[in-house]
Amino acid sequence: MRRSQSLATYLLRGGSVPAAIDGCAGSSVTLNQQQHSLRQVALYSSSSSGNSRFPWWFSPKTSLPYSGYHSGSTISSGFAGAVSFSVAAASSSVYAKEPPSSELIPKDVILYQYEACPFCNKVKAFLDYYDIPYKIVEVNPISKKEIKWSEYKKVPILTVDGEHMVDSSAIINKLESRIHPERLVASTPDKDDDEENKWRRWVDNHLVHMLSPNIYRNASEALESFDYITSKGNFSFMEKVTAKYAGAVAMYFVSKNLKKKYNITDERASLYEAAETWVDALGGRQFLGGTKPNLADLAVFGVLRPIRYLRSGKDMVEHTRIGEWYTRMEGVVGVSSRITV
Ligand SMILES: N[C@@H](CCC(=O)N[C@@H](CS)C(=O)NCC(=O)O)C(=O)O
Repeated sequence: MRRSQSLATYLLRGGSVPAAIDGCAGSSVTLNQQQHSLRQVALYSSSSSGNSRFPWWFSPKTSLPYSGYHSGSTISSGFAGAVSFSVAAASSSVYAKEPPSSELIPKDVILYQYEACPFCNKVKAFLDYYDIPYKIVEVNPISKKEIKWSEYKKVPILTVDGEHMVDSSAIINKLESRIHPERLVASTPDKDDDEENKWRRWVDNHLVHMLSPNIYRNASEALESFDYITSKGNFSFMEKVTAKYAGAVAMYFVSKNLKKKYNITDERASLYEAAETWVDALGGRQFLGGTKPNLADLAVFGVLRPIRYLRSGKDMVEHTRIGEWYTRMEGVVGVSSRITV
């Protein structure tokens, strides 16, 4: 209760707004407990998505494209699940997941995450595409008690057969070298400068910064975003109630500061420009990786996935050429390999 009050107070006061957002962008600013609270709300802000009335991922079992989680032998059912399945099935005749050989599949994978965090969604896109089963631990963004055991206090954190991995790009690099050791051997010394890495860096350094100004652009979009954040995240009841409204108000103002910080004058135009830049990079290829997605395709897809069915994501698809590539990615990444327990 006290934590919720401090969160509300802090949010409504506006707090140290840029630092709050940098929580999701990887800032090293030192924050006090209240600032951490906003920061955690902010982090959702950088990536969350959802139609406020019927968010597509509201229920993991009936959402697109996360329906069809591995659940022992349980397959998700219901209308949305069926729709999701048929989309994936229709797509799978052309594009398919790329599961590694069974002896290379990590056995025990746990992702500590915030559902809407763009960096966490990058990791999930990788795990889903390679069909690596994983469990999720949804971290409370205020108490973070689920990651008390870890010195690293951001998400995503991945444990793989007992090994503790942090930072989305580093996690993906490590997983990639486990499941494709041959690619590591074949890689050239100037790999850091190749096309795939260049675009992976663009995702972390540019694309992610487009998200918050867009999803908190106005009161109705800020509320839409917080509706998802509070319904899907690991908040206590009081935290939910407080964060939803106070968070939406605060993040509306935060997004204005972010625009200044990243020199964004028109947030939608910048989002559209980023989407067009990406389509130009594809240069007519199905994926940046050619006929199959590479790590840059998975990174762009992962970061955009949480906003795709919010107003901003819908606008982006409507006003740019990114939609075809996005739909191909949905098809090829397919249903989530998440294990529900
Ligand atoms: N560079 C890191 C950034 C991770 C990051 O900033 N995560 C945010 C969530 S989107 C976070 O945990 N922020 C909480 C905090 O900084 O305390 C990565 O790619 O994984």
